[in-house]
Amino acid sequence: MRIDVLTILPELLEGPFSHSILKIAREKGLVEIHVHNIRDYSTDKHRSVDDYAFGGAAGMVMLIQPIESLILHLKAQRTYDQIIYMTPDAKVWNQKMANHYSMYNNLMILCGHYKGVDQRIRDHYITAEVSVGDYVLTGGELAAAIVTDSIVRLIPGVLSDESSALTDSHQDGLLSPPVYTRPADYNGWKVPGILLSGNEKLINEWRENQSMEITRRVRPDLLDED
Ligand code: 6GU
Repeated sequence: MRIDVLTILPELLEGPFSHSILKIAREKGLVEIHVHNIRDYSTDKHRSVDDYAFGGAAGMVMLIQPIESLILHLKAQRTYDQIIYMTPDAKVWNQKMANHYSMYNNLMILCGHYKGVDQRIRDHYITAEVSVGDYVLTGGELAAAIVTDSIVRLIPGVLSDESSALTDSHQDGLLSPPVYTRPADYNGWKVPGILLSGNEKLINEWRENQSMEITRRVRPDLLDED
């Protein structure tokens, strides 16, 4: 998979893409992530990337020109499965979407800033709009890092068996059961006995029950979904 991220703050993304699972996935050649600075594509002598909003609304709007130049430059080199715009006014990203997107070959992610990008970029180039939750971030970069991480860890070969995505919270629509490691008794804080029983069937039943109970208590909304 190849992911191209379009941003006015490339430095903000170098960190998240250079550690842990994303780093390993890149080193294994399972994903190529390219971060592009929108400002480099400005034809303006001041290299500006934004301007005042028509109609007098507060806040700056990202210009069409540098973003379009960069999008066209990339589209001339390959076909993109999706051109995603990160924005709080969109459908909220979830595990089901991450599973779906992990099967694509070429993704472009545009990070918004200020009051967002000129609507005409959205109308003419964007194929998917994504938010990461009902709160406002300063820019789309941290959101793009979240979406990228959630997709890349699902690419076959990225995770070892040991860290398999199949048992993650949300993968089956439920939250994960509690986990424990040694010691079995920490100054009187005991691990649930069933986990030490060696009875795989009972352990799996216990985990399923815990998952249901925790989901019902913390996120009952997940049980109502399709
Ligand atoms: Cl994708 N961008 C911004 N700026 N804020 C957000 C968001 C995205 N998702 C939730 N809040």
